Amino acid sequence: MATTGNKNINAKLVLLGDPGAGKSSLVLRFVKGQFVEFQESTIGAAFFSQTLAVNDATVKFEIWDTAGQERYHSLAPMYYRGAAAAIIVYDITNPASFDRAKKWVLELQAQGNPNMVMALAGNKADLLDDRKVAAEASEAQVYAQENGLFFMETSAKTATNVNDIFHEIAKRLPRVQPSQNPAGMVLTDRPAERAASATCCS
Ligand SMILES: Nc1nc2c(ncn2[C@@H]2O[C@H](COP(=O)(O)OP(=O)(O)O)[C@@H](O)[C@H]2O)c(=O)[nH]1
Ligand SMILES: [Mg+2]
Repeated sequence: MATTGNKNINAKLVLLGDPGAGKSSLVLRFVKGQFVEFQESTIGAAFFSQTLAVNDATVKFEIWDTAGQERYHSLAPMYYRGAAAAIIVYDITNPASFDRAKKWVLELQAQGNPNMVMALAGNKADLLDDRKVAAEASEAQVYAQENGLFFMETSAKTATNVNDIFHEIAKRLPRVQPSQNPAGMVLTDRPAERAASATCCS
């Protein structure tokens, strides 16, 4: 069922990022509340859905978990096109994955929707001893601020900030404008407007 009212929002969300960064694990944690140490690598992409209540609305996320491998790169636009939100995931123990995350941000900025809500997730935040990408007041945070993303460190393993990142996205999604004509009828004497509405499409 599509959107049924102003307070029900359907939002396509895509996860992008290096293989191994933890995209599938974040989705598994969010959708099923589970974590597995040896998550199988994703082939192509996988689809999930999960509903979240935020203050004034119910948001149904339609989640595309992509594979991340270069050989699937040409498929990525299928998943991010039309997406209301994206989570770009890197692994805080792997600087190359942070560099790759920045490339995804550039690609989304160039080809995606300018209103897309973008989140940068520094995942595996539980692996503090192996940290290679700094967090607060750091490269990742400054980068996110400069590029209009919001930034959180997450751990699919311990569940830290996993619900929070989806919740924050849900809060930032543009709300459907309340209808000016609840009865669904427009009465007008102005011919120009009638002509316009007669030829209009949506
Ligand atoms: N310690 C730790 N390991 C994680 C975390 N998230 C994912 N992993 C592990 O990292 C590996 C890759 O995760 P996966 O979700 O398949 O990454 P994807 O390729 O981005 O989908 C798996 O072995 C996961 O168990 C995390 O937050 N902390
Ligand atoms: Mg995966």
